[in-house]
Amino acid sequence: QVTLKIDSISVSVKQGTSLLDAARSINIKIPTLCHHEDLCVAGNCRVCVVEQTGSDRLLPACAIPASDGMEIHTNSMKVRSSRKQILELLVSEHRAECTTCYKSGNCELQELSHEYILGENAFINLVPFKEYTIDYYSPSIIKDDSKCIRCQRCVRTCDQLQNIGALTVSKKGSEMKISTFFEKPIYQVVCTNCGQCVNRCPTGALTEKNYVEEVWSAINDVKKYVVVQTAPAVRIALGEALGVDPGEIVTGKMVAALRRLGFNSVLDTDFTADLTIIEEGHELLQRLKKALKEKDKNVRLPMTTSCSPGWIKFIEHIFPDFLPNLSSAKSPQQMFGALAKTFFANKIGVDPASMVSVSVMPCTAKKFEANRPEMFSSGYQDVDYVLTTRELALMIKQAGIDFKSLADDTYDSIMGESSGAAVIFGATGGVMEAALRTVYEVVTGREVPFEGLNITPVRGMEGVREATVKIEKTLPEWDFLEGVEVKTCVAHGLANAKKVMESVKDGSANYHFIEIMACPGGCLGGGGQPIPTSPEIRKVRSSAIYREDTHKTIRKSHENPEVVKVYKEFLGEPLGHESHRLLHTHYTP
Ligand code: HC1
Repeated sequence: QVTLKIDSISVSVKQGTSLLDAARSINIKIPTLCHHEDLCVAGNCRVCVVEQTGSDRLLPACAIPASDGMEIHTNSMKVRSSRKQILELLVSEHRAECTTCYKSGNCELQELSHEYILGENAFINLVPFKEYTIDYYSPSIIKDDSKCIRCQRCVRTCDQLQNIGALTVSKKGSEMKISTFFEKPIYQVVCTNCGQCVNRCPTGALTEKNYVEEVWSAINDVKKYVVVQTAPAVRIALGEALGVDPGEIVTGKMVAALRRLGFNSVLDTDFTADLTIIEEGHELLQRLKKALKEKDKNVRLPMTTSCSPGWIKFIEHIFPDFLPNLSSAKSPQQMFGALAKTFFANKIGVDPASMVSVSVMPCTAKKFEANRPEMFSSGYQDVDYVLTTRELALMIKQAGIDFKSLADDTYDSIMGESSGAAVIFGATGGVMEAALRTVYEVVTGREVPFEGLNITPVRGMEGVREATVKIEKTLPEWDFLEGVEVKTCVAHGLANAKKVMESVKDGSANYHFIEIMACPGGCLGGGGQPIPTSPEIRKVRSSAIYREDTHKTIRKSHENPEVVKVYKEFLGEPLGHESHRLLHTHYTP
């Protein structure tokens, strides 16, 4: 422990704690534009400078550890004037068109400029505005260099957190910029569209490509029938962008708001999450049967989940030889899209040509996924527009809806019912847990041997987790699995995915089934979620997800009555002909 004084308040913190975190521990906010809790210290924006008694130099609070006896001043005249000058310099190079900027209202630079009353830009006439590029080509992300303050949060995110390196620093000094390989558009480099950079960008330099106007047009077109689906992780985070505390589950209010916005059918991605478990679970059993009973050497194990589109892009780029290991099951978003314009359109008597299918996702990569050539199996684009959680919050604000006072509403039927197993898809380990709840029961006729169905070994925030489930007393059809210890692995964040795939590649891992989610914490920490998303907020969202699971009457995917009905009326059987036509695909590098 070290003890120091910050703004005359005595504080004791662990050795190695930065001045920034020491101040935070006593609720003193020191501003910063380059620091982020998920990333290593950069110390390059210099906005967090503080003064130390007895020293002439100002110290960057994010990069200096607290030490015994220090007397720190976070708001002295010297500090204020230095911060203000740095902000003025940053703004002088920033295309500060705040009234038209998409990030307005959620921009850290804008907020600080306001707090420090920048007024007239002191440097505007001294620095001629540089030429800049805006990259609009990706269906997921817009990169606008004119708004970049070169804090490098995005570069550190892409490099450390995701281990991708699609964004990098090029040139030096005043020419320095955030660039890509040979300055190609981001859709042409190794970017996975995960949007983690977007979630951490303090300005409007990296934003999601928004489809808000397109969706309003569809809603207002009387010739269109607009269906909307909502991802598992949206309901536990949307409230944050609308004045509700993190961790509050707002499913009912969200459904009410979507109805008020004018969507014709308000349905749930969780329904197809349950369907995914049925298809993916049976595929896993089919692969295990081929490998263990029929001794088929060509069967690819471990099987990996396939619902995170950032992960799919990652494996296409980095481990293309392992594409056959991906489950052929499409993601719940895309299963929903394919069913909406076939089964559902037929059920409600709507011409699929006039149906517009919208999804609300915590994810920017889902925008890319919806545009993939593999995703037209209904005969149309299965999902037309993908909105992030943030875009939906914006639409709710535009419509003048007082979100907090909305009465809870419920999803339409059919394709609106879901189990607790589907809800936990939104947290890392959730798909694995949902699959094990179903697969174990299919094979043994009994529930998984974990108290209250909670398979805790696959839960948590460790980057890579392993769990073994021993199968005992199988039903006769599955006797080849008697006594088998099913080895599973869960990883979240692409840096962890890389570690796992390297161990699969070098043969040191012998898993049967792996769950990988591209974003830290799983979808609840997706690039399209409310900003800020921090380790603390991810934890709170995660407990909300598991709370929602325990409150559900149905907690196993195979017990979802609507899923049972869809098989009976339309799909036939898991992995059957219709399932293969609509719900499965193969990716090629
Ligand atoms: Fe996800 Fe999924 S869980 S990928 O994280 O499988 O985005 O929430 O919608 O499709 O269901 C995201 C979340 C989401 C799909 C499901």
